[in-house]
Amino acid sequence: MFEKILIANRGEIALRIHRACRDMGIKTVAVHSTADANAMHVRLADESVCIGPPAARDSYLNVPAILSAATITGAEAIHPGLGFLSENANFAAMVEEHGFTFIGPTPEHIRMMGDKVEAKAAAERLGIPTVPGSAGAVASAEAAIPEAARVGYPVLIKASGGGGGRGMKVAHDERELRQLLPLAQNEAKAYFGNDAVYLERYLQRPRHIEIQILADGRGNVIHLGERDCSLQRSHQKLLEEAPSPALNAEQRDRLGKVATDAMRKLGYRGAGTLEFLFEDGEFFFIEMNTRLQVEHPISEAISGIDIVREQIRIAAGAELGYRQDDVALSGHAIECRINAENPETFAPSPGRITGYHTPGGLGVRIDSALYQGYTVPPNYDSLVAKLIVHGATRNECLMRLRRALEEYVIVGIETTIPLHQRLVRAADFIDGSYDIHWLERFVGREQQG
Ligand code: MV4
Repeated sequence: MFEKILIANRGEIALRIHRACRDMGIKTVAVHSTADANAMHVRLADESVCIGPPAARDSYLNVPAILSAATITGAEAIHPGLGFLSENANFAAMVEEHGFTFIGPTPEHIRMMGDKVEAKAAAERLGIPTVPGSAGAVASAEAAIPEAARVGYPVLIKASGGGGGRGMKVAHDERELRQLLPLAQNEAKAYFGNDAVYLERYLQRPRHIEIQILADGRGNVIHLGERDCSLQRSHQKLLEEAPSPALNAEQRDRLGKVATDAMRKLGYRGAGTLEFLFEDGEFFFIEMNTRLQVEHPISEAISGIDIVREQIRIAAGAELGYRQDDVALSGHAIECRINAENPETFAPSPGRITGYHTPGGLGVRIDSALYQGYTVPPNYDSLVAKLIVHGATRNECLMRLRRALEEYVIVGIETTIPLHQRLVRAADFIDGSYDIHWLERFVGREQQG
């Protein structure tokens, strides 16, 4: 096992990784920008190295500085966390070339899944159902029009270098397709440095359901059940739950089997998430994330498995500590993402935390690097805390979540806690009958009063 790990991240996820290391008796190295000198991940780590100025491109994305920090501290492995360098195949390769272990999948699998056309082709080869669409990228209107006719309108134009919803366009007919295709190609080139775009049938009211995978690269693959991530606005998830209130046992088993069989065939190693759209009882693969995800704690809550610990064990060459039969999913878990934002306009609200009180009790977990007196810097993602609640049933979980949201006090900045307090009392949320568009309407209604 590693003796020392460098955590190439900040905020709550750096703290999450530090905790797994501590629980395993592994020393930690924090890296930080000048804006994060007083951050909790820096205070708790055994050692810390300043790697640059506040702008992420000069610090948390500064590969030479991170590799130098690993060298001077004698770290053996690097955990990239999420965001930043976590899905950068070149970084993963460079970490290994410098003699460190990258805690994550192989650079080849990261690269494959980062290219959405390639990822979809791989999914099809591996027997995963995908959204009906063009056979690969479409280079011109002449190529796209017959493909769209075959798939059926409306079609969604997606960027192969995209993902997470950036740069998508809906075309309702041939005229719109002709008009939007060159725009989509230009935007894709400008945003992702790759003008390749592809077509998919546009699903109107799907849910967004993803499945958590752990694989050791030696043929052992397990899943920890699905997460329902349909409650989002502007492609930012607000609240996630596991299991999905929309799936029955047969659908859940089918999804688990398809995903684990595919990852075994692929020879995947590490933690990963397969994302699906779910509509009218059918799953359609859209993307795979080759990293730890923000919402991983709800899968930990229902499975009792420490996903970060398994990531570290797998990277150290150990066999997966569990077989699928050992995984007993139990109860229901919900995560509320608490952002330093105005709960109505979503304008960022950085600043000093002058008062802080956290909820507690059975089934309540908080992943946050906040503390009283801390100043939330304006330079990074606005996620400042995750409240994760577990209960024996969805109703018990909801009762406990309402109670925990009442107890949580953060003074000095605005947060999305008031929005969560309203959301957990909304009828459509309580009965679980929401799709990926529901929250935009709910927030709009809330804004009008
Ligand atoms: C779609 C879709 C409808 N049909 N693909 C957005 C994020 C990216 N990962 C894929 N996305 C979508 N792909 C087809 N064929 C609708 C979305 C989508 C969405 C998906 C998941 C969660 C929220 C979403 C919000 C708007 C659109």
